[in-house]
Amino acid sequence: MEGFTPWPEEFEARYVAEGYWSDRLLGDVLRGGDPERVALVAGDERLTYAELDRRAGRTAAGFARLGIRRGDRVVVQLPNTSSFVVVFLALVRIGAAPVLALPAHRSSEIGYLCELSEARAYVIPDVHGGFDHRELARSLSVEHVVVDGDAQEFLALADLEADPGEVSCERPDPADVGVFLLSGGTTGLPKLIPRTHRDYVYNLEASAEVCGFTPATVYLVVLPVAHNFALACPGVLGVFARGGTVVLAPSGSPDEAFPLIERERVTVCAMVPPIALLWLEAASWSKEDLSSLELLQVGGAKFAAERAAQVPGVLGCAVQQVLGMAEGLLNYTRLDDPRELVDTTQGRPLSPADEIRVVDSEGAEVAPGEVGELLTRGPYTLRGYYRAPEHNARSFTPDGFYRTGDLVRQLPTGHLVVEGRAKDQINRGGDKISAEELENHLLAHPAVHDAAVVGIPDAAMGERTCAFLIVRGQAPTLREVKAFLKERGVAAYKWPDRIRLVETFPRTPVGKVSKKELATGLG
Ligand code: J2J
Repeated sequence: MEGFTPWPEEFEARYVAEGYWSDRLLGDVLRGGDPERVALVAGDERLTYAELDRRAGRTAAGFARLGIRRGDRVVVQLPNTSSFVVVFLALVRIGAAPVLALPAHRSSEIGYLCELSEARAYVIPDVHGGFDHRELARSLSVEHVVVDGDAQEFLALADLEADPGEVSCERPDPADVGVFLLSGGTTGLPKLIPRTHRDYVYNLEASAEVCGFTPATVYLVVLPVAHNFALACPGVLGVFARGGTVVLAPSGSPDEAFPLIERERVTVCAMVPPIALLWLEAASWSKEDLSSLELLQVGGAKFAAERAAQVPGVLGCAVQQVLGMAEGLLNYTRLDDPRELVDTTQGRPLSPADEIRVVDSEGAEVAPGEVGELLTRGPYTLRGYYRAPEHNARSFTPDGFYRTGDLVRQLPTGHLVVEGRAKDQINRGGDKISAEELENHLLAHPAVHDAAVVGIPDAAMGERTCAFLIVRGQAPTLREVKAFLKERGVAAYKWPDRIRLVETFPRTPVGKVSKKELATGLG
């Protein structure tokens, strides 16, 4: 595929020879399940492996009849519903790559994703969270819009699935791009991460192994299912590969999640730290029976050791820390690690073939145990963002290591401890915000002369977003800034939590805005 950076041949040969890469495809992931067992619970729906397989097959045929085929891209923006799972499986079966947008994305993000990927179709709910996705779709020039629900002038997903006629289509190759994930981003525009069938299958299968998933696993999804963590680490796909059961929750709120845990006897759930904190609080007064819980996976942002240590006593289950990224590399604390390591580290690399380097700002390896930037390459870490040659030249070393922008130190056991960040990004409770992207939006405001966006510490979210503005004329209020960003179609999680008006920005000796100084000057 044009715009995709493959692994060099010698790496490909090695990953195949050593068994990391197989011929298994993302579309075959249901094959491991007992046809009669429940694969998916969503609201009132309960789908067995056989039923889910049938629905995915029919939907695949529906997409194929639209003329969507191997190598095409389809932007999928669906919330945590059975339709997401059906559409995802349908597309990967016919070799069309889903481009996974988050439900929170709006015209700014979606328009860009559709253009960059030259999407042949856009799949949406009718209305979700009070937002009419059909409105957004009308502003795009995508060939097919497929709607889960009331389709109006568009195509209804239900109709796509209705015709049982078989359609023959080309089977994808394991080396094909199977899915595009969204990068958290550090630049003005979001980046797409191409994941091949074989690297993502390895990602989800190896994760399922390390996390001890079995047919008895009942996995509750509380993060957006389109996020790498919930989808494939081991996530929904890892559960399917092991023949377990997935339960979809609309959110991580204890009001919604706890009754599902009790009803479905949920054993495992993946979440970001703010959700874990809510659960720790709510467990003391909730009436639901949470005794089925065995494992809480926490990642996406740093989970404090003191909080991790509370999980077993309060929630009655083990905790696993996960330092993951949609770009690839996954670090998990292991189920049999000593408690000390589980509480105080963010895990160690998933794969024996993951290569880790911890380097200083000159790119030289630091002494063992010292803090530096984490670089990595391996059998499931990308070699380049999609259609982004200039950005790739900066994001990768000449020998193909991905610069994560995370500051870590590595223990003799191989476990990593996250110590900070060297990238211009805000991690707002696991949601990633590119400072530059938000600054560019703010600069479009007529009264904003200059803007600098930084993360400020926050007890609940880890960080919140503060926009420092130099204005000309009448300064906008925070409410006006948010309204302006909403109007521009920027996802709400990217809106600043605070604005601060300043006369000038502090500068570093080389003349760059000193975000460190801005953040510390906040008090
Ligand atoms: C500190 N920072 C962390 C952690 C991720 C599993 C878990 C998370 C993600 C994810 C994921 C962190 N402590 N435990 O895809 O499969 C920050 C780092 C990292 C960035 C990646 C998964 N876990 N981070 O969060 O692509 O800065 O993936 O580089 O959204 O989140 O963000 P994202």
